[in-house]
Amino acid sequence: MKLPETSDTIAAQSTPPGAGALAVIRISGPAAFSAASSFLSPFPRDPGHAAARLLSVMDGGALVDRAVVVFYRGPASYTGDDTVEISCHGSPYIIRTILNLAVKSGVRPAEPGEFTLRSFLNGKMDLAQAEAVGELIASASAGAHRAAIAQAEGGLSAEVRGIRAALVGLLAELEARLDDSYEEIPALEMRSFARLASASRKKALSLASGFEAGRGIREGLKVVITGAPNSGKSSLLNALLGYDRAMVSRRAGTTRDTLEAALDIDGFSVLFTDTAGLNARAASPLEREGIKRAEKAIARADAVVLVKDASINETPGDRRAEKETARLALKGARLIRVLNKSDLPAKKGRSAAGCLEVSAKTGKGLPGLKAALVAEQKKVFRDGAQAVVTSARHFAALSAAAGELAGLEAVIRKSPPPLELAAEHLRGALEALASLLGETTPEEVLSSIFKNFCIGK
Ligand SMILES: Nc1nc2c(ncn2[C@@H]2O[C@H](COP(=O)(O)OP(=O)(O)O)[C@@H](O)[C@H]2O)c(=O)[nH]1
Ligand SMILES: [Mg+2]
Repeated sequence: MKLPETSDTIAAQSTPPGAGALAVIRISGPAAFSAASSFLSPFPRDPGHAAARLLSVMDGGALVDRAVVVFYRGPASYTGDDTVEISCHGSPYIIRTILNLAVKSGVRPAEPGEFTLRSFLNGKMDLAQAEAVGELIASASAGAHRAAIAQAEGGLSAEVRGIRAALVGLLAELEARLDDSYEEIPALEMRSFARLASASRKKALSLASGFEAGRGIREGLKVVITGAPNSGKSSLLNALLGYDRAMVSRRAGTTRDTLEAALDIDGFSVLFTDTAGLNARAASPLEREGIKRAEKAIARADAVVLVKDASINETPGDRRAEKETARLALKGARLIRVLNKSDLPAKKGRSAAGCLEVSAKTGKGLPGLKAALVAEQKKVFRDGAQAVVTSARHFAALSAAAGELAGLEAVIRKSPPPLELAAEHLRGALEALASLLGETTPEEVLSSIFKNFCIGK
């Protein structure tokens, strides 16, 4: 896959498609101002920089709209090139007309993420920052937003550059000694060299180890609601969400498919999955499929809420659900047991030990359940105070760097240490870090990153 041509001038609607009060159209590239001058009137003799003007959008002699237009002169623009941003009325017809006028004056429609790609190629931001722009747009919770904004502001990049600076220093030490003409240089101080190499490896590993946390912050805590049929799983989901997402019925087996819904709790997103009861007597293939899906969801979950009905005696179904959940949640999902319908008279002999008592009907106990989920969230995803790695690509690059540094530490323990081999490991580690920052990233990788962006960003 090739990257799009960078000498073209490009245009796109940067606001979401569809009608709205306003829409923003961006035009960027070397011919942005001259293209805009063909349909904006009266076109200013000196457009200036970052100045807004109310101009008429003209299609020949016909007025299309009056729009607020901001001109940015490269390199001080988002992309680094001359850029024109047109805020027009958000009618799909007006937007289409303005884009057509731009295309008629020699501009081409932008590809997804192409404005940010140019910003990266023009050196306005490194690759990790550019990727963070996509995550910032997608961030749906305070936690995801915090990770994305820190990365967009260069938090992760600064950490990576710090490691790199240390490694460049080490490589210089080695190279000086590999060069015959510098014979008078004293022998390498192996102890401090090894200490620095090890500190850099630990730093890279520590950043990489934040990946699970980063993934979770971005994707949210995965919570599966399971239990015997009719225990009130769907009702509990609805009560947590505060609206009726799932169908509730007195008949067992209402929920067949798994059903997902997200909720923001304390700034973190929690992704709930309501399931068919695990132990439903699977009469039909449809029910059996529902149970299979429930099992899959549990195997992937961070936490499982196991619901029991307080108003009836423990059923064989409860016991089977308990056993199945324990088996499926083996991978470390935390099990949270709740005794639902606690608004009804409790059945004698129904023990609440180890359970949170809740009522989907009255809302009793729900704050406690939410608090338990927040606690779980904090445990699974340690707080994003430090730079958080949210992308698999960054995780791979940091792990590769740490691997090279482990190799380096192994070879410098030899006596005498093979300096050429040590330098190879250092170069490998530097290469991995450079790819994270986008300095040596192949075109195919770049285009696959930017094609996931929205058009207009
Ligand atoms: N009294 C009472 N009834 C409930 C409560 N939660 C659910 N129910 C009722 O229990 C029945 C089964 O609920 P549902 O959510 O469909 O259970 P599911 O099969 O586990 O999804 C419905 O008639 C609900 O109205 C509760 O907390 N209190
Ligand atoms: Mg249900």
